[in-house]
Amino acid sequence: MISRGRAALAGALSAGVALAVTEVVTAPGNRGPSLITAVGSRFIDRFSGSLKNFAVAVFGTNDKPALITGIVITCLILGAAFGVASRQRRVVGIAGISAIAAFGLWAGLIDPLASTPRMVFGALFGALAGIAVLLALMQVGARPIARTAPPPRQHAEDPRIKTASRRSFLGYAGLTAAFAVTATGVARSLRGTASAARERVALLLPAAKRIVNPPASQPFTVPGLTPYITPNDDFYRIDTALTVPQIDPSNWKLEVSGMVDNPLSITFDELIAIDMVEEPITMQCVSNEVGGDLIGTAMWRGVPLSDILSRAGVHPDATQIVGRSVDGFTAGFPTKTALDGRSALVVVGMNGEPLPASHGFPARLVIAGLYGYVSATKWLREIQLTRLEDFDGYWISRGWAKEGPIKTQSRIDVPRRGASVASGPVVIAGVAWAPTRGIQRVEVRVDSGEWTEAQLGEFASDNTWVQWMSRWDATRGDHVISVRATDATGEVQTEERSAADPDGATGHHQRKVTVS
Ligand SMILES: Nc1nc2c(c(=O)[nH]1)N[C@H]1C(S)=C(S)[C@@H](COP(=O)(O)O)O[C@H]1N2
Ligand SMILES: [Mo]
Repeated sequence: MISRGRAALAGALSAGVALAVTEVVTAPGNRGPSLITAVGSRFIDRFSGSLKNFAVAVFGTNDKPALITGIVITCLILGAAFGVASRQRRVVGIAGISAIAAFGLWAGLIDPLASTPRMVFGALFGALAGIAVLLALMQVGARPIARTAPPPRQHAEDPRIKTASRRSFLGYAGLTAAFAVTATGVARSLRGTASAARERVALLLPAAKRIVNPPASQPFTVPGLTPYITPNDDFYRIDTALTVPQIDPSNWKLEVSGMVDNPLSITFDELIAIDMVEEPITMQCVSNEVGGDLIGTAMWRGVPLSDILSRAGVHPDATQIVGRSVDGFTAGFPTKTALDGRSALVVVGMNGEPLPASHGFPARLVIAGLYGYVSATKWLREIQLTRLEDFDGYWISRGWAKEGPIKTQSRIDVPRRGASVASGPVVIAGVAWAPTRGIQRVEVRVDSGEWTEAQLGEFASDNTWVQWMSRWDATRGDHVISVRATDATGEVQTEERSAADPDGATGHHQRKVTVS
């Protein structure tokens, strides 16, 4: 009989081959998920509500490869266990591999971006390849000792036979591993060519009819101070998408549906033919901790949402606007916020370029003054008018607040964390924001001293953050610098600390410095 170690290796390798084959089968020309990424997406949807800091912990760009790696390792471990279990009865291994494939198939079939035939063929061929490899390796790995008819004693103890068998088993195992790795590489390169990159580069967006320009120059020359406009590459990214949806704008349509007089279906060309505006708006994630960097300001170019809504004719009792993404994500906000005169856009351009794929190409919503999770649907495919009580967006059932106005906040950028500060004149600087209300005043305090008013930079509108700067005559020793903002309604940023969950963190940002 095959040893436990060999059986485990055979099982793990058969799982590896099964995964590699599903990747190859689903790869060519596929812009949608593979079975593995579909499983990852189900994992995110299932567990995103239970981890309160999930948006930061798992949706960060770095954690997505970690999730995929975790899924692959889990499959290899399960495969090893099935290998060991099938030493007695092969049917256990066959059933185990089939069960993994069936689970992958289930994940693929309910994935809004997946193609059904690809998922079916991927699961089928993956399972068949895995089972074939398992049976073959179990056969090769069995010691050349038949249990029913033991060979002559001296034969069984002949060391040459054992060595030969181990060599051939390890040889086959090595070949199998090499096949799995190569196949995965092939699948990756096949998939690399399936993206919306070419369509995005080829796209020429019409200029905006109305432009709100950002301040012409930086107000303060303070190294380390956040720039007024965040470059696309530095703009934070938060979403539940394990793989970035790749949408060809020529096959894309925006549906306007639900409680409207005229349901609309707008092609991309029709959308960008409508008069557009371009303006800076600060966007923030509700998961942003006090002092955090899940915030940015971009020049968003797009069609006013109110234009589209008036073409559709919104029913007076449609109290909620829901944005639906091609990937199943949803975000909803009160209809009155989109129509109260604030900036609310169906965005196609970001900082002078078509939207980057990871920020929602070809179109997304941006609503000034609302956290992203209730408003900023990326890879938008439908705007649905409904009632507030009739539908909850993705994050609401996962424990986040139904309404998400951005709170008045401020952040210290300079001195940087851990910077060495010499006694004498020191510059303190940062940003403060209360989008749609605007910032009236920013104050800085050292230790428990007086609040002193900081100088504010120019800003394009109340929809964006402001840069601020203050001078301090630093004395030697350990100090704590605090900042607070007052919005243009006169409300002073609260000192009371609260967690990001459920409706955004509060408290003063502070920085400890040691002055020498
Ligand atoms: N389709 C989709 N749109 C989405 C999300 C998402 O997970 N999926 N996340 C939202 C959240 S929580 C935020 S904070 C913003 C972030 O937008 P950005 O990645 O362009 O900064 O997008 C919003 N739009
Ligand atoms: Mo967010």
